Amino acid sequence: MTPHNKAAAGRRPKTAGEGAPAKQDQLAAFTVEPTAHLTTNQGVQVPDNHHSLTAGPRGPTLLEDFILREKLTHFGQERIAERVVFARGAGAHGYFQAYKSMSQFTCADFLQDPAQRTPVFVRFSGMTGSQGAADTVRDVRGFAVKFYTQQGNYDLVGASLPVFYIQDAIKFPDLAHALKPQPHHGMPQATSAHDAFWDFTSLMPETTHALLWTMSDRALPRSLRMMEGFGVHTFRFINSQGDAHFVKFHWKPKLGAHALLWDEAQKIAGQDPDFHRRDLWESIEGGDFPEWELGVQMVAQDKEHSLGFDLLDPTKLIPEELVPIQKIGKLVLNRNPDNFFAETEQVAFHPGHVVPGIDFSSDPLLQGRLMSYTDTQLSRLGGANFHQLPINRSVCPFHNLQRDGRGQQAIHRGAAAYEPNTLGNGSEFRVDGASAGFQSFAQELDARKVRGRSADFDDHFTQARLFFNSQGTVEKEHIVAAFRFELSKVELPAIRQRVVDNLAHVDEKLARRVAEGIGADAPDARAAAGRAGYHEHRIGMVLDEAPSLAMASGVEGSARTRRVAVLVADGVDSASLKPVQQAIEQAGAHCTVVAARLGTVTSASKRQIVVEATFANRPSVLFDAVLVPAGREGIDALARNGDAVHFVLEAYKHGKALCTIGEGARLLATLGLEEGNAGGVPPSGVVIAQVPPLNTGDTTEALQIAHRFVAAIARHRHWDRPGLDAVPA
Ligand code: HDD
Repeated sequence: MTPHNKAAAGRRPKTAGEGAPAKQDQLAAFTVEPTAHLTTNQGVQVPDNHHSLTAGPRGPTLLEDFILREKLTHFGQERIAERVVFARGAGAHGYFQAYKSMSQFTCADFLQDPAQRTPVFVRFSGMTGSQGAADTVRDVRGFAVKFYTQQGNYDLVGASLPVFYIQDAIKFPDLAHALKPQPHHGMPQATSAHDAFWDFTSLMPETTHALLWTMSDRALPRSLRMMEGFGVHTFRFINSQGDAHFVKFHWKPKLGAHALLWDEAQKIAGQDPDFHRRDLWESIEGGDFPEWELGVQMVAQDKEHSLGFDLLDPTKLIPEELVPIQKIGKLVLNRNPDNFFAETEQVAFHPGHVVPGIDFSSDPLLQGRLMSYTDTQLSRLGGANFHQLPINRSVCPFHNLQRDGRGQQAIHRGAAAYEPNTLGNGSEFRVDGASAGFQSFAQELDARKVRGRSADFDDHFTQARLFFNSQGTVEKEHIVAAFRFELSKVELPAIRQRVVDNLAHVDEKLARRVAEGIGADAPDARAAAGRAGYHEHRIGMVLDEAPSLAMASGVEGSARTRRVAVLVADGVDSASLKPVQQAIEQAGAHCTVVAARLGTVTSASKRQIVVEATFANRPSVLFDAVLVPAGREGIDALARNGDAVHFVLEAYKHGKALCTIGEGARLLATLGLEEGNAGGVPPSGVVIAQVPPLNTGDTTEALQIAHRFVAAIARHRHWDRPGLDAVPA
């Protein structure tokens, strides 16, 4: 059974919710479910939910119908403003568990005890699109984690890229306005491929590094479960003695980091705009709990200036080659929300929600964020008590002297809502300079006020070049193609030219190739250098390349949770298919039987095979791999069906693993491949197998086929296939 079926059956994995009991109990107290009857909000039983109160059966509706009025009024107020950025999101519950005590570096409660599980709620999101946008657009994704720690809530509000577009929060509204649909006609939705975005970014060279990441495969994750996350800014760890280390946070997916192809991403946006959220939901429902490891890069306070760039600059990253990442714990998502609005929509993240042991750095982008998030929650969630919404409540008690406000849920008792006081409990209550509680790092500050940035922030190209140099050949090709696509949508030639000229400071060849693809003039580095906003202050990286920045060099792949389409028609050979299919499932991948129509097909041995999807309703872009069984009659039928042939060719073109058994290879005839592979060694990731001798009961050969196929699936994509451009798909 695929996770999809399981979800449909409404089944929950046995361990769901494990590790997050405290949060679950808290939410349960607020659960309101209709049982035998309905009531109004005042608790009055509704006699009839199908008819308004009217003057006679054919007369006008009466104004006194308070049941109707209440229902329609509430309905009209159901929507709240979507987030101004990162509007489209998907969330899940889970837990975080440290691998070892980090007390040497931080006193944060959730990083002390490896036996302790801290409940979390995670919201993934896309920065650009509205709530109804497609999931697979090219975009930076939000990766926001709320840890419900015993010392209060800690929010790590990060993203799928380790660097940001701008260095100072004062530019954030400009960035968002340039990125979002243009104000005069409200187009285009959920894409940066338009004049305003490239106009702004080409005038702001500090965006270059993040742009390179956005044009790379990183901006097209295959799954949220296969996406890295980053805290972006430099933060501080503080231990119980008050000693600090700078720290950068990383989330490393256990399934490795993998991307979609641009062609796939665009097609999926139409085929299943909910591709990522569905994948997350179904994986959790099916018990394939997504996992990430939390990694940290720590830099001692006195080594702040030793890296060759400014740690406070959010357009820079620390290459793992300079400061290795220590894995300090794991994040497991094991429970889907019960209610999208109450949890995923109402969750309020804030980079300023920190706990003892974690502190800010003076990164000017981070400092500005500290102001902005409260403000947005106040307007989005309707008042100062948004922390009392179930999803936002801390699991440790909170009590202070803040009072009243819209939507107040607490009934505060007593006469004293001020401090110090003696009226509260008869003796003096005073909170004044205690050494317990949140302590800020005692950073020394003695400075003149200035509207400006350190010259250290002025090198906008060296790390962009490092990133580009570190990509593999195919990844570089994808970056060139992405720039060409985006800029081809830009109507003003002057804007395209500015981008090309800026790129000349990253890599001359990259700039030239982009220019060729969009009919721009040859890149002119001097023109870029002459423009306002360009600063020449090379910091000089000690590295020319950092292999860790290439996605393809990531974690060893796994076939676990991958989706395999099994193409069938009447007359396929189910006997040879079955053991291969079983072995694939055992490797943790999920098979779905796909045919021309739903219902069943009859195999060569007259067995009924249930069809779960059709070529039209779940095309190849929604799968990671394709398996074509043997069976002359069945394969004849599939070979005559253009949709089936296209399915296979498209998967091939997208670099996906393919396996054919016996006559199944005929679906690859267009590629010049043959049954038994008479043509020689098949292309990478293609397994062309003979029918295994099953009448002996020996499944060794079938297992070998499955083993080769599973290994091909685990490699995610096979780019080293000859003549891909010529494949008609
Ligand atoms: Fe932000 C939401 C991540 C810079 C202002 N941001 C938001 C979310 C994420 C990020 C993941 C969605 C949280 C959720 O799921 O509810 N933001 C980032 C990152 C940044 C960043 C990684 C740079 C390193 N943001 C940033 C700046 C500002 C904002 C500089 C303003 C000065 N961000 C907001 C916001 C949002 C937001 C307008 C919209 C909705 C919300 O806060 O709750 O306040």
